[in-house]
Amino acid sequence: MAFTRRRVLQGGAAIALAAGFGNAAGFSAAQAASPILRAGEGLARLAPGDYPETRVWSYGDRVPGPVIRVGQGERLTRRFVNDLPQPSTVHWHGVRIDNAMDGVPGVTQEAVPVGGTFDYDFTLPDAGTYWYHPHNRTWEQLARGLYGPLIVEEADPPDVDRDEVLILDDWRLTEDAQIHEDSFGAMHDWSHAGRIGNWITVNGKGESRLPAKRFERFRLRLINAANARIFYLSLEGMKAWTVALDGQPLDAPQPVERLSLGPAQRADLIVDITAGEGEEAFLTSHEQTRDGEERFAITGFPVTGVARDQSLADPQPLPANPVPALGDLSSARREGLQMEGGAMGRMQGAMMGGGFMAMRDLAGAGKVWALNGRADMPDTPWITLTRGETVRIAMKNDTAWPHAMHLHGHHFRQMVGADIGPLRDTLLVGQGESAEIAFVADNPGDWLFHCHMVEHSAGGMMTWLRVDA
Ligand SMILES: [Cu+2]
Repeated sequence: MAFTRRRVLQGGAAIALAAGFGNAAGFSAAQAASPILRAGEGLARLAPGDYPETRVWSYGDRVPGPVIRVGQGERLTRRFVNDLPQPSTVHWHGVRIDNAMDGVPGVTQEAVPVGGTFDYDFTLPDAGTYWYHPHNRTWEQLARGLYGPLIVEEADPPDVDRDEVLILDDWRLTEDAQIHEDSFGAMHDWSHAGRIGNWITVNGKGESRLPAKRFERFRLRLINAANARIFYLSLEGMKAWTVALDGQPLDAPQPVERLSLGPAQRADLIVDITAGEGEEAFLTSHEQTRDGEERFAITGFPVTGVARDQSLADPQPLPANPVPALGDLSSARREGLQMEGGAMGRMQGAMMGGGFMAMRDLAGAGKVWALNGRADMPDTPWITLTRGETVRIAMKNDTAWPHAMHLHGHHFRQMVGADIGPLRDTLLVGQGESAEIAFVADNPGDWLFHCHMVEHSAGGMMTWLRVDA
């Protein structure tokens, strides 16, 4: 296997493969134990050493922010300290959380002002791979580096040699490796695929390497923290199974060679290194280009030594989380969600504030998408659900773009005909496609439902529902 990494910064300056790039796995447990989660301005070495460090916004002075590890059923407390030049909040993505702790400004809390603090305090009902990020001006704050992994550990975790978080990001950098600020808010991004970058990092490094042994077993926790990029991934030199999606265990491990990971989605993999000594296994990204497909390694696993004589037995499923089972689907309440707008779409206009606005006027107001004909966050909930009821939502993506639809506070299942899919909190819905989801509305409060291509949600793809107490 010959892999080359050809990442090109804007302006055509090629970045050479650096020989001694940093250790991607340098997370500190001591830092994770700190009760303070501080967001502030700082520097990160995203690009090789012949480039300057990148001015970022980060949690705990690092990109990604500290790995927070908590046992299932335990409480997490963090005092968020906002040393950013903007108000911010922390959203704990995928956690079936107490509504008041969900971190949505204007819905569950006021944005924390510059210099202010907010005490987050909640229980983690489900084991799995989650992450945290701002929910204010997410299209800017996430792109500047504000994100980190939240790992909720099973009481009885699977038997693996190594448990590693790989948090993927997609940065838009200038020729001197600084965040491209002029394009924040660019309507072209908002109306097309979102802010797609030119520099990919795993755990904040342009080159990520995890030394491995032959037949070693890893749990890889993949998290997509990009604003808008869908990663198309493959695994080479290893045998792999998906054991959880968006934190929630699959009923049975699924063998996997390729997977897609939309913005905010996670996948827990169990992988056995099958590459031989002296070889290298890879997590590889596949990117569509004008000339076809380009593939490049985003994490290498150089193999030295042997962990055991042969692969371990196939993995067992992870223990299920206490997510309520769906009620009777034939009598379940049915709702619809129409997704419209964007470039090359048919949307003529949408409701905004008290009246209808034509597309041109909407664009002038920064809104180019609509959910059920509304381009702004409605004052009243899109739907109000009775606590404990099962609801089915039929989504129709009447746009020319894929969307990563995220429901707060709950996990849902996709329904495909008679098949009921795995639990998820974020679902990719392809251009022109329909998708139906079902969930039990068991978590009282006001919950967002929005696209996680964060330029799309800022541009109109955000609504909310209420679950009565
Ligand atoms: Cu979208």
